[in-house]
Amino acid sequence: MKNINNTIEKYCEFFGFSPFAIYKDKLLDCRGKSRIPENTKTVITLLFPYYLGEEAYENLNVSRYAAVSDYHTVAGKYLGIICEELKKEYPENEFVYFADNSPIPEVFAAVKSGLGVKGRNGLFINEKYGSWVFIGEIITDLFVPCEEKEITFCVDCRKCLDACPTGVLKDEVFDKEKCLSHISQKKGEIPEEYKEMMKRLNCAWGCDECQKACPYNINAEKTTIREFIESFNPVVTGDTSIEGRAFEWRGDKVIRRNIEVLEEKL
Ligand code: B12
Ligand code: SF4
Ligand code: SF4
Repeated sequence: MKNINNTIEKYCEFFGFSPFAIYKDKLLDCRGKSRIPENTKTVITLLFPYYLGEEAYENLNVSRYAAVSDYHTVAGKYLGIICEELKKEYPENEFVYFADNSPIPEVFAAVKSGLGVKGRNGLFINEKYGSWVFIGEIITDLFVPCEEKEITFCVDCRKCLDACPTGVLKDEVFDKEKCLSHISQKKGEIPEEYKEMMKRLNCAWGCDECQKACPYNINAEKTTIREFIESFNPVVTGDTSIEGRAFEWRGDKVIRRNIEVLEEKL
């Protein structure tokens, strides 16, 4: 499979293969499900790092992933190019890509492809870039010889549990309704206790607390993906355009509401 590796590594530093069969009973319910090619055999999982170094985040008022260009667009661009090249090399086969809006549970896929470990915070962690990576995948009916890797877990230091502002990671089952990242993305009124957390953390979109606490992220390397470096904009104000940002899909109202929350006095 020299060709396929050579093609992908031109655009992506970390990628791995896993058999599609292991996801069959784990597929997430989303519209993407219908785009899975018939007779799919292989899932190619790819990582897109976005960390820019601690100094970059001094005045940040959104979570780190939302301070760069929307990863659906950036990862989507690279995944599209890779699919086109693979199609030229394997014209008989189908290649379909997903970035986040994917029926594949991506954390699970990245671990099963041998790209790193699963953290207690539920996130995927890579040895070079920590958890500051987006995950995307290409699904194909091309058979690539590969084995599913054993699931490996983080060192379980539990620092993320203590850092989590809502305590949701201490619960037996992860309830996304209690995760600040989810709450900041929801429409409607934000309960007062969560508003206080957003103000204290100065974060108008998402939440990074369980990642900032993680020892695997201390020496994470910075991304070299040009689009992320060039688009970096750490402070969102009422005048910032939502176009091309991670919060665009939610429309203007939600991010503006959140900025107003931050502007209220503590
Ligand atoms: C819905 C969603 C959310 C929801 C709910 C998250 C949740 N944990 O349930 C909300 C809005 C809260 C959210 C928040 C965030 N998200 Co999110 N989210 C997703 C999305 C779209 C689906 C996740 C999902 O529902 N998975 C289904 C559940 C059941 O999967 P799971 O918990 O991983 O468990 C599966 C496997 O891991 C496996 N498994 C788990 N444990 C074990 C144990 C054993 C022994 C075995 C065998 C198997 C196994 O089985 C499970 C079933 O398949 C994914 C993209 C995707 N398609 O995967 C992004 C994704 C997980 N999110 C991402 C990000 C960046 C975030 C945030 C960090 C954003 C932010 N800064 O605010 C936060 C982090 C919150 C957190 N600590 O999880 C990234 C994670 C990248 C990474 N390094 O891991 C993803 C992969 C998107 C992407 N393409 O990059 N997210
Ligand atoms: S994103 Fe924030 S609220 Fe959600 S689990 Fe992590 S630390 Fe807790
Ligand atoms: S902070 Fe500790 S327990 Fe949490 S994900 Fe990182 S290594 Fe695992």
